[in-house]
Amino acid sequence: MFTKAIARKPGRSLICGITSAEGLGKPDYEKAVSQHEAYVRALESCGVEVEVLEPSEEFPDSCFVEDVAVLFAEAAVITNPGAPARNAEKELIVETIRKHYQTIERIEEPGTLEGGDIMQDGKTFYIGVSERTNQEGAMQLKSIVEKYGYQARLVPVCEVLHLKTGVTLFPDGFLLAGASFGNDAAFDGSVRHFVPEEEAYAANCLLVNGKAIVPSGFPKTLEVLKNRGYDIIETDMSEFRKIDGGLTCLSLRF
Ligand code: CIR
Repeated sequence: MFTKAIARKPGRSLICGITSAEGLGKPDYEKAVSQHEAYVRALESCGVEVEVLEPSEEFPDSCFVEDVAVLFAEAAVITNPGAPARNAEKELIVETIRKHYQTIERIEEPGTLEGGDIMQDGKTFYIGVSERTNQEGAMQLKSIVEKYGYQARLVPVCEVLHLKTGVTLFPDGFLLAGASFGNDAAFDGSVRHFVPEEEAYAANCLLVNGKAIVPSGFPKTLEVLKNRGYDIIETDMSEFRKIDGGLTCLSLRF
């Protein structure tokens, strides 16, 4: 059960965020701000108190707070983002994390790790090894979570930015996945559903206190999730999608 979340309002510099989706155009700042407000309301409707931090113009991608920390019951981990332009964002979040956590661990050089590559399912952490999270960073996080009684499984990530860009594991064992996670043994035991290519963005859902926040505009995936009986909240993510941002990356939940 999550009771709190941290988000950061996008700054005007958002239009300069890192992207692999240039074809979608630049984000519209005003629209992004209202989408962000709607996102915060969606989290609040799941029973979570959201602290919204001030924008940082210096870091265009800093609204994606999920990438700079990994939070779990016993400790917080400040990450070491693998994107050079984002690396110093980790220092921006420390003061806020200190308000909530006494035990703070860190991913240290030469390890790199971004929170978008980390998916927790009960006592298991899935750790994506991607262009942003290297093997060393993944092994450091594995050692940290093992100290607190969790297990960790490493998952190779290719074709997508982060692990959670391409997969969502529901608590009932249902795995919503993009095609590149087809046969990964890390997820053996789950019931897999592959999103169609044109709906690949919908593989990233945000699960909060029994509800599933999903991006609007992906009718096939929505139908599948509705048929499974999930309690769904749709929200428009069009402006964040233009800079590779998904639902999970806009907040830290704890
Ligand atoms: C980046 O490339 O780092 C940002 N433009 C998007 C980050 C998305 N974060 C996430 O999926 N956890």
